[in-house]
Amino acid sequence: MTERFEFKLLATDGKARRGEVTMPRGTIRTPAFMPVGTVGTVKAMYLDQVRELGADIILGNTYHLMLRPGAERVARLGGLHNLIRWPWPILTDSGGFQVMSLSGLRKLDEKGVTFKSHVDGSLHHMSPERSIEIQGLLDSDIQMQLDECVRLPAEPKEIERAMEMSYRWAERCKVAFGDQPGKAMFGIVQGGDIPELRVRSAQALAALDLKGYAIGGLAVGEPQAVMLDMIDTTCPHLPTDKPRYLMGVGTPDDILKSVAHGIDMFDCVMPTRSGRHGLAFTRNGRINIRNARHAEDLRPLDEQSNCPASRDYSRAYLHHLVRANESLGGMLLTWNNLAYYQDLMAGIRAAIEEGRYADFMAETQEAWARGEA
Ligand code: PRF
Repeated sequence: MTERFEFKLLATDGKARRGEVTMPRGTIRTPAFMPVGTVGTVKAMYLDQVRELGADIILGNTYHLMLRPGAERVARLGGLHNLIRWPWPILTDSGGFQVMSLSGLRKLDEKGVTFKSHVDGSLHHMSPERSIEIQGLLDSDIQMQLDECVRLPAEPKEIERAMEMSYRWAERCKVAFGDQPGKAMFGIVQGGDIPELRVRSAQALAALDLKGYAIGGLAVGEPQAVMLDMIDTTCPHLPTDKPRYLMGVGTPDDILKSVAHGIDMFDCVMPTRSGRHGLAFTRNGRINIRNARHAEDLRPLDEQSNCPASRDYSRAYLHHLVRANESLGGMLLTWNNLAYYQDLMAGIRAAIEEGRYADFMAETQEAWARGEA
């Protein structure tokens, strides 16, 4: 196994990229989808299953884990991989985004962010340096800089202020992270929906020569066309030989299109959260299993899938489980959804290798449109 974090581009098709991240804990085939394991569990899944579906990396959250069970405690317990029994790569988000969406009272300034825990109301401060320290205590393989994500729509001045502060935090995180050849710290491009700010952010971060780059501040209320436009504006200013990660995205359609615009990595709660709420993603589109029309439907979600949850259980049974609020309902739908997402990524990777990404996109979208979901 390799000692160093490295990214190799294996093939391109238009702007779509097929690549590979190698690092001591494993190889990440890109384009990659990272299942979200916020508190050290991919909700309603055994990690053995997550691995078997083809996930090379999962995501954890600094914000949640620092509050419970606590970063120092995780370190004493041998690190996150040991604790949760996932020996392969883990990426951790830095905490800023989750503070904004989850904690009560919060104050954000140059020094960092002060916030009230959503668990017990206690007061915490997190600087860019402390975020990196926590991600180190967790033993995270890919760490994210602390940043400020502004929800859209927002005033240009506000977007610019947050982008510039995020850049200064990137500089501080780079110093705090130091030289760790087997791990990576990614910078995060901000700049909202303003092309000029996106370009400035990407250029400044590129000059820091980080090991990878995320595009943040998207999928926060803007139309999909604006998101894709911002990706197109940003990517030419990022180095081609580093991975590009679109944070918190998205639907299968968002992923399919974003790959066509040059994105290599994704994470989203969509397949896990919506699975627990009764929404199934399939080759033939979405199925809301709570709908009464499934009550006596003996067909599986997808008879052609390799996933038992998709292939072997009737829609009628899934409908019953979800209506009865049984935990198995959420478990089976999450399993189906993560299987669908990982199958989609495998299809995307094969299509890029074979130079038929445009056709693959068209066929995939046609099947969604034809579906009776
Ligand atoms: N920053 C961080 N995490 C994120 C985002 C961001 O902008 C987003 C936006 N889609 C999701 N997760 N640090």
